[in-house]
Amino acid sequence: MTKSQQLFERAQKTIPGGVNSPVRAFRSVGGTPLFMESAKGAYMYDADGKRYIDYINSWGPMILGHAYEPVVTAIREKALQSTSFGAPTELEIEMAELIVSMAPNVDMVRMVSSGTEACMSALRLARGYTGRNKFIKFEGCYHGHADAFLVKAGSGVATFNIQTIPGVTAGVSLDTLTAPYNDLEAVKTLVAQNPGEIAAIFVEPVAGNMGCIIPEPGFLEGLRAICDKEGIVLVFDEVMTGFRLAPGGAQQRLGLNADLVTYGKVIGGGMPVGAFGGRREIMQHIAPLGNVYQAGTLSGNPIAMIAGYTMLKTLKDNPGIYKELDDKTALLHTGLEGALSKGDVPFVINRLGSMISVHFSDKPVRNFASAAAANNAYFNKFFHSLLDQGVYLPPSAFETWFISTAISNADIEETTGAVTKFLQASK
Ligand code: KE4
Repeated sequence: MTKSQQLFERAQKTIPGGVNSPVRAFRSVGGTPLFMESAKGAYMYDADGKRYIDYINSWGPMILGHAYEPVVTAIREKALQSTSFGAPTELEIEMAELIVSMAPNVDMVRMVSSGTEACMSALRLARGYTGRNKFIKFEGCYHGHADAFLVKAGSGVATFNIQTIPGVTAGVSLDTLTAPYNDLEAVKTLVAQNPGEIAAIFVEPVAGNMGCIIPEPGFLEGLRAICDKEGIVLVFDEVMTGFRLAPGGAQQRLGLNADLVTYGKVIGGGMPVGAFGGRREIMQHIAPLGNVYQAGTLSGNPIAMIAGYTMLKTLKDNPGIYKELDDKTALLHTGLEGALSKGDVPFVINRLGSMISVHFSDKPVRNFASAAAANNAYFNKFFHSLLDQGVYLPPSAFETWFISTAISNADIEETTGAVTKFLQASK
């Protein structure tokens, strides 16, 4: 019995499913989840001492690799001055000023402790600002686990094919309207059917929770035009894309402004941080300035702030990091394409910047339905073969892979070599 197997057995006695977040449980790919003991750079080391090239990177935050020295040092030093005050600090102003300097169209920002909290708060703000109740989200997009968003959601909800979530009331779901990603006509129909009732359109500008799904030309631009015409708040959920696709995230990379933006993951450098921000005229409705209540004991926590600030400052001061990320992901793309094309199972690779995913499908994967229709049982075999060879992919076909600057060309070659071995063994 491996140490991970022993730990998983023990964990299930006191933690539901043995994990603190469902996607970690390997439920969809099968097998025992690996318990990790340490990580450095591009590698994670499990409880049995085995090394893995990491393509999850904590689901995005480890963009500069694990245990990035400046972040670790900053946390260590800050912790000596207490780990939390519950009072305002200068560091929070510096963090807010840094985010505002990097993110287009963001005048003000409120820190929270997770992407879920950021999205939940942004939705309440959009409703409070417009006085409207309904909002549109896209099938397969995941905006955290607040009730309103758990309708046709992506990530773990898609992975486990959960259609209706017990505890999410019909009343809550009534105000959540859904459309297929990349389907502007479906959005126009929803808007026409609900005139003057829609507060917001929430979208992952590059979707990452059904694998990586790229917005087709005109899709996001169309949403922008609809929101301008109808007085609807356009919310870019940049929990994944923020500070990853560019210093200014998807807004900068795609050249399109949202009205509100939510952040998580990279913004905290591995510590629990989320944020939402946007134009002053909207953000000033947030308490205590306005009446849209939102709060958090550990919001702006000094340890989380110093980790996030150190991470974001590094990214802002070294924009070459983004070309490095893109180039490494392009190299991986080419390697995967070359290896997989020698097999006889059709596949597509979706990639934008350092977000990439492989789908075993003979059709383009452009929305949730096409991601779900792919040969995901084959993906599970692919996943386990690479895991056995020391390559750790996200344990679900409904997740994007994340690249860090720490990965080397040799690691990428090792990865594509593992794919070739998988295909040879599958013959
Ligand atoms: P958190 O509450 O997990 O910090 O963020 C929720 C969230 C919001 N928006 C987007 C676009 C997201 O991708 C996420 C969280 N992403 C998943 C991975 N697909 C987190 C992993 C997990 O659930 O354990």
